[in-house]
Amino acid sequence: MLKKILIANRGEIAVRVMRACQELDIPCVAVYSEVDKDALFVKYANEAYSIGPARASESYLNIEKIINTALKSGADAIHPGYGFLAENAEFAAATKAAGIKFIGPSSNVMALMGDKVAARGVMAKAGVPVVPGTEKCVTDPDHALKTASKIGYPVIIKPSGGGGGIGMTVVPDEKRLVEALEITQKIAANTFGIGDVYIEKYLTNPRHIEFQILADSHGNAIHLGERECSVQRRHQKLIEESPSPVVTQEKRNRMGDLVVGAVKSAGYECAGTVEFLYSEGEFYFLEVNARIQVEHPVTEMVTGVDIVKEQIRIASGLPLSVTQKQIQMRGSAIECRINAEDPLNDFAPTPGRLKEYHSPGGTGVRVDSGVYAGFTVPPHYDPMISKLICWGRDRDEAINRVCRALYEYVITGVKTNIPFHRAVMKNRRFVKGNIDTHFIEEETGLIEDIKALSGKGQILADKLHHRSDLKARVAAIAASVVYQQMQTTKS
Ligand code: MV4
Repeated sequence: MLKKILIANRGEIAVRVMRACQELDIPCVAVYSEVDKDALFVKYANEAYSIGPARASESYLNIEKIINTALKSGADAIHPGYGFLAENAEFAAATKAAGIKFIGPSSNVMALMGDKVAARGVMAKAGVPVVPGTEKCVTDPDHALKTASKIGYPVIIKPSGGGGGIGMTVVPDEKRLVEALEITQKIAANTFGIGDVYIEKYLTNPRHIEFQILADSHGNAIHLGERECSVQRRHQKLIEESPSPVVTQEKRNRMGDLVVGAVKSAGYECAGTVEFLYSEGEFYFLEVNARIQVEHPVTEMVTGVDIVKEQIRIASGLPLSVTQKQIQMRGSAIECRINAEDPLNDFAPTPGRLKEYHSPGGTGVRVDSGVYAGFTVPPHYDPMISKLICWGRDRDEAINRVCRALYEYVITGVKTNIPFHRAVMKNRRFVKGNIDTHFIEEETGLIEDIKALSGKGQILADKLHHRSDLKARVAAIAASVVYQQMQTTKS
């Protein structure tokens, strides 16, 4: 087993990884920027090192600083979390070159998955359905026109070096194609350093469904079923769930087997996600995410597998602790990303000091966070406060439990998107599972519902027996009283 792990990340995911280390009895090392010196992940770690100013490029993205800190602390592995350097092939290579184990796929496989056209090729060769489109990058306008008319409009032009939706252009008809091609190539060159683009058929109202996979160094690979992540806004996911309301066991087995075959053929090792668009009963491969994902807990709650622990086992050279046959999805889990943002002001970030903070608990409730009462959410990074994940025997029970947990959740001092989540949990389309990637923009009524839920009578608007007085809420009072007592004793 690995002996000491440095976590090259911050916030809730740093805490999440350290919790796995704690269970495995592996000491862990935090690295933090100036503004994170009081963060929970710094307190949780066995050792912590300051690595520079708030600006990520000088701290959490500083490869040399992080690797030197790992060497100095005697860590024999680095876990990159998500975002920052998690899918940076150069970082994976530099880590290996320093004699440190990178907890993730090899830099070669990571680079292969980062090349979206190459990844499409790997999947297609393994029999995974891909979106109709080009097998190579498109440079020549005539070639682009020919290809697009063969595919049929609308089409979408995507940067090959990109991902996550940045720099993509939808083209409604041939009149717009050449101009769109030039623009997308320019954006691609500017943002990703590679001007290569490819063309796909544009699917108008798809669902976003992704498969979680695990692969070890002994040739074992399994899938942990799918997550539905259609409730998103500007490529920012807000609610994720497992299983997807539309995936049958038969479809899951078929797609899961294909995906496992594909990652094996690519020599993929560690945890990963294979993303699909799902439209009219069919899956279309999009891209591979070569990292642990924000939404991994919904999969953990329905399968019982600790994905981060498996990552650490795999990086230690151990085999997976479970076989495909042992994997069963039980019940339903829903995750709400609780963000410091104002849903009534175009979801603008609202960083600042959390005056009171009390998270929900009880049966079927999991909260992953990196905050505490009195903590200041810094303005320099993603404004996520926590992830609320609820499990139920079926989807209806999970939804009801999310409502109950949101009722208990007390966060004061900053505006949060909790009213948004409460509105979605009561939305007819969401409750029916009738969602796609345009759900938020199409459900214009959500804004009115959020307004109604944001006012003083917010709790009464929901259920009559819910107490509207903040101070009277059972969970809240314990937390705020204890916190205020602490403040009084201090001064
Ligand atoms: C698409 C698409 C429709 N057709 N590709 C955006 C994020 C990136 N991972 C892929 N994206 C899309 N690719 C084709 N051929 C629609 C999207 C898309 C989307 C995908 C997943 C989740 C949310 C989305 C929101 C808008 C567009």
